[in-house]
Amino acid sequence: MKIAIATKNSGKLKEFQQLAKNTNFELIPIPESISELPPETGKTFYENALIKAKFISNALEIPAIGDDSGLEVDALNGGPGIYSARYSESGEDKDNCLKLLKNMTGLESEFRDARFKCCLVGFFEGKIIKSFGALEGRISEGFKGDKGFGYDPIFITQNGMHLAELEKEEKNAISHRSLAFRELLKDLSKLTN
Ligand code: ITT
Repeated sequence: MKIAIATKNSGKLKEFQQLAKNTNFELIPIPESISELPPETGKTFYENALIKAKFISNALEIPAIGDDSGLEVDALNGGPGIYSARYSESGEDKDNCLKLLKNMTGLESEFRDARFKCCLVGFFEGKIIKSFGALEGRISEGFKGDKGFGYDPIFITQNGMHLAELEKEEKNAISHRSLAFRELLKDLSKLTN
């Protein structure tokens, strides 16, 4: 079964395609002709993931999955949260990381706790299914690693590695996105059987 992944983020797309290997689902990117997703006007990860999934499912007339995700930092009262992609002025991964490091300057490691959150919404012929995943860790004081995307170079997992040091299979074994995806697959399989 073909499912569109309602994202313009190539880092997310690669992770999904890896996650869907050995499943009955073929995850396809959105076509170049769709240059932008609608504005993320929701107040929660769920609302924004639904906006993306519904828009792409309606546009392509096939089922779609939307992913809204981000980083919640305790010292920033849960920010940047749903604003993670728009945290710095440019919205570029490197600038977002630099701004976060700057805003946490001088904080000792016990005050640097953070977690990635991911909400996935599947939109299937008008039916909505949703799932969530989280990955606990803390924000480092500098960049390390060249894999992954987004905030991966400044996020330290509970085994002490920066996420950007992990191979994609290693990240997928623990990530917020993979946890949410595995949950979604269970519901999806029920819907499609
Ligand atoms: P789409 O809306 O097109 O899917 P986006 O990058 O704008 O792409 P979001 O609005 O969900 O997606 O923003 C997610 C932000 O959180 C963005 O800055 C990502 O880099 C970051 N993020 C999410 N998952 C991440 C992960 O696994 N590793 C590192 N950063 C992540």
